[in-house]
Amino acid sequence: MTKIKDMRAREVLDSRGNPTVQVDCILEDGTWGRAQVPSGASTGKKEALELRDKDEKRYKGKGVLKAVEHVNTEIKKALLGMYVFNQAEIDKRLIELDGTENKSRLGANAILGASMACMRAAANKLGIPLFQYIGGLNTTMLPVPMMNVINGGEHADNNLDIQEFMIVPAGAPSFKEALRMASETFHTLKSILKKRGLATSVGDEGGFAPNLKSNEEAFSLLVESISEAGYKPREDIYIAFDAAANSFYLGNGKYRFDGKEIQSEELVDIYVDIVNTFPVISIEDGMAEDDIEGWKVQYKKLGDKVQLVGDDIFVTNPKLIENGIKENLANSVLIKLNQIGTVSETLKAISLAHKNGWTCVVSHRSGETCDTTIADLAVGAGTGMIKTGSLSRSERIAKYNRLLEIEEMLGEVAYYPRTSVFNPKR
Ligand code: 2PG
Ligand code: MG
Repeated sequence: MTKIKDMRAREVLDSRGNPTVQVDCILEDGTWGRAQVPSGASTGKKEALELRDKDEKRYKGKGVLKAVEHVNTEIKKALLGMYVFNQAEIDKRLIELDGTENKSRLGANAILGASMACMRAAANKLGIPLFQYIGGLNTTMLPVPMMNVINGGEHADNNLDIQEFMIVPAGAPSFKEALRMASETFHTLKSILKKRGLATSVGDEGGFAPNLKSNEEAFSLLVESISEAGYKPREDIYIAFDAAANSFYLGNGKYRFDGKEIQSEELVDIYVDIVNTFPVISIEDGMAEDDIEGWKVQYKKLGDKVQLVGDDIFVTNPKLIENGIKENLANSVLIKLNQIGTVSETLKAISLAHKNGWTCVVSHRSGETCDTTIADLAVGAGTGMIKTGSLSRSERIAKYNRLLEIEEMLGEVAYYPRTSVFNPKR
């Protein structure tokens, strides 16, 4: 009684109020699983395609009725009768059915919704938590969270070039304590901003989005908040950032940063200064996806000092990650299910990175739902790191709350890896 009997998709809304795909996978005995697909704003060019209706009369063209229709017809027909525990087979059939390189015929939102819903239904059928279905019996490691408490770039309407300024409570004894320390720091940051007459409204990922004098001021604010909250920077709480450099790349190795036009090398030198001044342990998308020479310079100057994460440049695509490993472009990869479009390919990306001594950060998108799959994925796949937003907005907190639950379920054997996870090679 483990065959897929039915599949139903519908159009629902994400955290930005834009349509997204929700899929239910129903098994022969009535057991079912549900998945909701997230959506990015600062996307890499080689991501799998998110199919939107482009019918300006509905949701300003952002409707997903075509993707929903694909699940309810073609995809459903292809998966009916398949064994739900055969995730690899299910995903293979989805990829073949679509027939394109970037899942543009059926839409990665349709395909991923179906893929994730099958995985959920399978775990529900076994009556085990999703993280254990993904990782097996020996799954005990919680992820260190990277929490985006100041939003800039394309996620906020302020003047900061860097998209995400994150606090990383890697010195905590457990996930539960890490969450408390981060929440206290977030609220301390709010009161500091308030005292200085700066805006405390939040951006897409729940971090504050004030206008500041420079990107550097945001790092100073983080350090101040950590200390004022009663914690030690570089001991209890570290800093990570996602520059999302695509958004301030001018082309030809040039960037506009803090109002000035600079070369890749100069941008790397600014990062070197930031790393020397602040307790930074991880830099994501420091360079634009098209600036491969810039990535090489960054790796040369910082590769043995901090975690260098590739997001837009690798888009969770095993082929692109393989190339990054060969070319020494980074030492870590961001993992987003909807960049590649199936559960199996996502797991392949993670194991490829791990086998080559790279780290992985499982990540949300800026447009999210309350689906908590990525919390279970981070634990199940043993990445030891997750990036899922700030300490506000329920679609972000849902993932943190799920991790609290997982830690409690694991009890004594729960393991919080602290700083050990940041790079096995360094
Ligand atoms: C990123 C993500 C998530 P988006 O760049 O890492 O924080 O943003 O989903 O907009 O691509
Ligand atoms: Mg990113």
